[in-house]
Amino acid sequence: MKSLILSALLTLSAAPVLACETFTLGDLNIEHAWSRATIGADRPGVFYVEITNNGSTDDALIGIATPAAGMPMLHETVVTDGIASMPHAMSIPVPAGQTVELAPGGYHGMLMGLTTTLAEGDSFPVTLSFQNAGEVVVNVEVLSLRAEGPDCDDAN
Ligand SMILES: [Cu+2]
Repeated sequence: MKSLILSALLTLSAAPVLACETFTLGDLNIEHAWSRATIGADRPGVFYVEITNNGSTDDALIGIATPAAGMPMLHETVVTDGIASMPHAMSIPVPAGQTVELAPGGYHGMLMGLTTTLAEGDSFPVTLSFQNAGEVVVNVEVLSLRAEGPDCDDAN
């Protein structure tokens, strides 16, 4: 387990930054970590990612941390009677054998208190904390203001 985390960190520092990079933490595969450019730093930024649990034990994403924001939070977009709200999500379930997406319109990371403007092409680290698997640092690529996700070749 320790060597897996170490190799993920080495990959992080050596490889070019791409939202299509895959990070591994135990049975979890984490990919498509991306954010959107912001106009200034007054409004919160977003964090999206895809997590696949290849194991036989349920896990859950219980928190995120990043130097890019003073108060990063997990949110869920919920539409009730046509009105959207974003309650705080205490944890996001990552059931065994399933893929969970933090994506526009659903679960997402909300980066409150940005420490800097996020510009397209920038990248920043986010530490994901899981109930069982522990922690992993992923590199987040900042895409354009209108991006709906990275354009990855998922044929592999
Ligand atoms: Cu939100």
